[in-house]
Amino acid sequence: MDCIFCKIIKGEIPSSKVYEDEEFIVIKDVNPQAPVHLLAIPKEHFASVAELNDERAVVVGKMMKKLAEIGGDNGLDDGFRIITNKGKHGCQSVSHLHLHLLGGRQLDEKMG
Ligand code: DGP
Repeated sequence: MDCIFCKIIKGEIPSSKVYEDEEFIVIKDVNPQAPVHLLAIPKEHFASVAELNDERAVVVGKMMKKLAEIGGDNGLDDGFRIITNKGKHGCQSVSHLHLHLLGGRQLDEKMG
């Protein structure tokens, strides 16, 4: 499968990995939009939140928990944002579900 995140997970493409366990990885975004911009990516390939089932939802919950922990470890005491994009209107560019953690500056009030 020609998926850039699957290649990163397999180690075929280098990344700045900040966390890994048997279910997901956390890497630095190659095109950061905030001083801290991380991506949590499940090792199982599926396209987006529209393909969640109960088992995948548990993993995504663990990903959110880990991102919040990492945010605390990175001094994001004033807050941060966790988002996931889906499809064309959501501006999803990589069709492998991922969560963005953005922080380290005042983020825009408008999210659209
Ligand atoms: P989205 O637009 O929600 O699908 O976000 C995809 C993000 O993935 C985008 O912020 C840039 C990031 N990205 C794309 N290719 C790579 C890569 O090869 N390495 C890393 N670290 N991030 C990537």
